[in-house]
This record gives sequence, C-alpha cells and structure tokens, in this order.
Amino acid sequence: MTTSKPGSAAKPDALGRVTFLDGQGELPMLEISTPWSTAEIYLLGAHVTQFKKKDEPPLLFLGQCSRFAEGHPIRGGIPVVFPWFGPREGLGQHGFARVTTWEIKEVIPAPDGSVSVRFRLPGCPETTAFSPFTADYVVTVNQSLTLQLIITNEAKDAEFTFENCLHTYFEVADVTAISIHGLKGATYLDKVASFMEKTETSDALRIASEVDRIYLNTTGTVEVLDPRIGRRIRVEKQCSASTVVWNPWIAKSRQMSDFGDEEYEHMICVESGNVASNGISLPSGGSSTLTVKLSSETLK
Ligand code: TA6
Repeated sequence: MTTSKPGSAAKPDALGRVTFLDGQGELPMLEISTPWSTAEIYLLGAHVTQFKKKDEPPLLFLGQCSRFAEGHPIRGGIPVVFPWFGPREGLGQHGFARVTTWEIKEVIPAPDGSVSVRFRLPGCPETTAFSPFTADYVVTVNQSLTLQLIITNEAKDAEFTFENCLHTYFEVADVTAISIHGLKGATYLDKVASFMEKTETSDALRIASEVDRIYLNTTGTVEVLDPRIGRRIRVEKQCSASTVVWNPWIAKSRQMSDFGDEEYEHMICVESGNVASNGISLPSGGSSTLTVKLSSETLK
C-alpha cells in the first residue's frame, strides 16, 4: 500500500494498524499497532519516538521537555544521525536528517501482523552540498523493532563519504543500576577526556558519572540489563562498526534546555552506526544498509 502525505485528521489504514495523525506540536506522525506492540513515528526526522511491547514498559526514553517543532531535533526516541555525527563547523550537530521532514514511500502491513514503513529523505538545501545520494529508512514493528537506514551513492563518478548513527535513547528505571554488556576489549574515544583513546576493561559497564564514548570496531550485539524494570534489552546490528554510549549526567543535563535536570537518571543511549574512523565511503552506485534490531525480554 502506498500512502500520500498524511492530513490532519486521524486516518487508519485498511487493516487498522497504522493511523496518521497530528502529534505533539501538531507535527504529522504515525501510530502503529501490531498484535505484540505499539510504536509512534514522527515524519520530522523519521523519528521513532516510542516502541512498547504489550505487558512491558516503554522501551524508549522520550524527554518531557523535548521540542516538537520543525527544524529542531526531538529529544529521545531514535534520532537518525546522518550524514555526519557530532559537530561540523558552521552546520548543525549530527547532520540534517534528524531535522528534515521525511516522505512516506510505503506502508506495508504484512500478513503475519508486522508493519513496515519506508521513508525517504527528500532533497533539501543541505543535500546540494553533497554528491547525489538517496537515503531510505525502513522501520518494522512486530515483537521487536527493526530499523534499516539505506544509503545509496547515486553519483556517476564520485565517492560518497558519510557517518550514520541511530542515536537510540532507552528508558531505564535507574541508570546507576543498569549494566551494559558486549563492549569488553573494545577501543573507545572518550569524549569526556578530550577524545583520549582507551580500552574497555569491563564486561559489565556501569554508569556513575557523565559517559560519552565512541566504541570503535564493535560489530557485535550489545545488551542492557535493567534489574529494576526486570528487563534485558538487546541491540543486534549489521553494517555497524561503532557503538556510542552516552549519559549526560548532572551538569550537562542542566545545560540542555530541552532536557529535564533529573531525566538523566532514566535514560541511556546505546547508539549503533559508523562514526569517526568507522565512517563509510561508498563508490559510485554503491549502497550500504545499517540494520539495527531492538528486542527485549523480561528477566527471570
Ligand atoms: O551521541 C552522543 C552525543 O554526541 C553526545 O556528545 C551528546 O552531546 C549527544 O550526542 C546529544 O547531542 P544533541 O545534539 O542531540 O544534544
């Protein structure tokens, strides 16, 4: 089923699993309902703001003070970071994909109950500074949440170099009680120590201060154990060589105008992508698909 641009009135699709409506700040969004879960996606940034399995608390953290306005990123959920990660002189942090309103190309309600939505980043003034490319983003909702960011270099005779990152904010009960697994032995750039290169020595990373790290060459699954909620979150990925772990802690939280002073206690970002020295160079006609599957289970 191909959809046109959503209007302001709520319009469910034929199977009643996808509803187009105006979300916060009257921004267009989709509500998706499957036999196992619900999800919310804004067209601004193709931003997944929520995924919730039936019988589980929300998987994603969404800031109470987030702006919902064109041209501004949403704080929480899954910002799509592309085509660069971090600051870039004279340009916005983390690229323009997260502040651009994406087009819906297709909504696919599958016979098994899953729903996939395919978005396309439209041409915008910022894209003209790059050689031609297309960026599609496919979000699939079922028992888990699967995200695919597909970048194709459409240039005839030029490389396309970029970074990408699905900057995922997870909801946790108490960030000091969680542990993050799967990064032991990895080299990381420690942003809170002037990007000093370090090696992760812990198999169970704990958060007790500001953490802002780019783990390089990390392609394996990362897990977040949350004993207070009683949940294990699994982040499985393909075509992702970097993992970013971020919690702003106290002072940074106070500096962020769209983030509550105490909200850092209830979130952890575990981000999957290709950033810094793991950035991607695509030859003419080349394509790369960053795939991230987020799933969770109740701890026994
Ligand atoms: O991914 C971690 C990070 O790059 C941090 O350095 C931190 O500032 C964060 O992203 C949030 O960036 P934002 O531009 O959304 O405020």
